[in-house]
Amino acid sequence: MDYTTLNAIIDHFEVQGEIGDLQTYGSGHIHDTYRLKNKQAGYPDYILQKINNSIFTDVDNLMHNIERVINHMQQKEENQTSRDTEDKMLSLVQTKAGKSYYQHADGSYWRMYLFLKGTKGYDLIENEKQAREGGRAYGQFMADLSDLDPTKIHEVLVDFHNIEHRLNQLNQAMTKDPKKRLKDLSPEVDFVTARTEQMKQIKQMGDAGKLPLRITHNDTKFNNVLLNEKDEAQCVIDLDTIMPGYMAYDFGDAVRTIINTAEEDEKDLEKIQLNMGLFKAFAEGFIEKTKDIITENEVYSLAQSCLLLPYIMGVRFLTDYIDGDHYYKIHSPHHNLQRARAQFELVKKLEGRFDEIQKTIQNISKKYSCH
Ligand code: ADP
Ligand code: GN1
Ligand code: MG
Repeated sequence: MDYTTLNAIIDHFEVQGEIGDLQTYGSGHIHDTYRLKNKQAGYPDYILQKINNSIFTDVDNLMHNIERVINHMQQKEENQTSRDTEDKMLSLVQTKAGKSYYQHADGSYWRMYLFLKGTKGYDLIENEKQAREGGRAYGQFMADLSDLDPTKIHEVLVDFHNIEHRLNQLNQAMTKDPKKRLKDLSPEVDFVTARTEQMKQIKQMGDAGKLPLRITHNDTKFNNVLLNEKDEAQCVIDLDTIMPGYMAYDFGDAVRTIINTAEEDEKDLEKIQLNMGLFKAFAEGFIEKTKDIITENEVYSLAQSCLLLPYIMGVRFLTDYIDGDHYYKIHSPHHNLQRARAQFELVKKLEGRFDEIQKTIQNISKKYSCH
């Protein structure tokens, strides 16, 4: 996108001061994100995002959800004066027309947030303090959303973490095989097939009414928690996928990125190892903050979710690879396959230490006297 167009778009928002530097920012797979630096001292920097509307087709509903969640969180904070609230939540910048997003003449959709000063998101976690803080942030986020009326939230991406739906999508892609890639993918397809029944467990518990349907974040990668300079969690971001879901989804997706010593798309599978110390610290933080709402079945589901979420992501990356790479941004021709292989390797490693994962969760939930 050229600077003249970007500046014309920025001009539609209620920006204070004057924007100087403008750079692409972050490592998200879905939207185009820009950091806007203010030329004028004392005025805020901003985050500008081009919303991927081939994935989020109903931008109005999407932005409605985000506004609802931000309002809900702000009300909570106003009622809890003991909490240090400054910069703890995303703030949308309104357009000059008084809306939370802007549609450009070319059909693209844009939104703007205040840039949260002094914060950083990490693709790779660095220490146990960060892990504990991440757990506390995602746990608190879930607890805060537990009294938000679920009927007020649109299911913007239907069946997002429904494994049966994701396996159906994989089967459809395999049937079409538009790029003729399937012939080289027997190991990956066999890996998926060998685990389909086991991976349906959380969904089946939910369908049987054994897990409460909550409002969940659904994209709890570690880089969606911003930390301050002291490695304290400051804000949970990336609110696009907030929808009804199970607690396990948010736990498992975060663990996927925290326990893994390597990047999500690591090519060298030897580098994919488990850091149990980071896992334990994350689980401690998460359970500490959800101890008053978590049920016995949910405690059980947390360990299962550590296998399910990397498996789902592997299935989705593999599906996109077979489909011809339409969904995720890729940075090399076989990037989605590399991502899928890395996620499946992680599942294998997690299977090898599943008992330890389960015991750790049980011990922590006992310590916090969970149900
Ligand atoms: P995506 O859905 O593409 O991952 P995100 O909303 O997570 O998009 O934003 C991408 C990156 O931009 C984040 O990982 C984070 O580093 C940065 N970011 C997003 N919003 C803010 C904000 N309000 N303040 C500071 N950094 C932000
Ligand atoms: C996408 O936008 P980003 O990078 O935070 C994806 C998540 C996946 C993630 C894998 C809307 O998240 O579901 O877990 O990539 N978001 C959507 O890294 O599909
Ligand atoms: Mg993100």
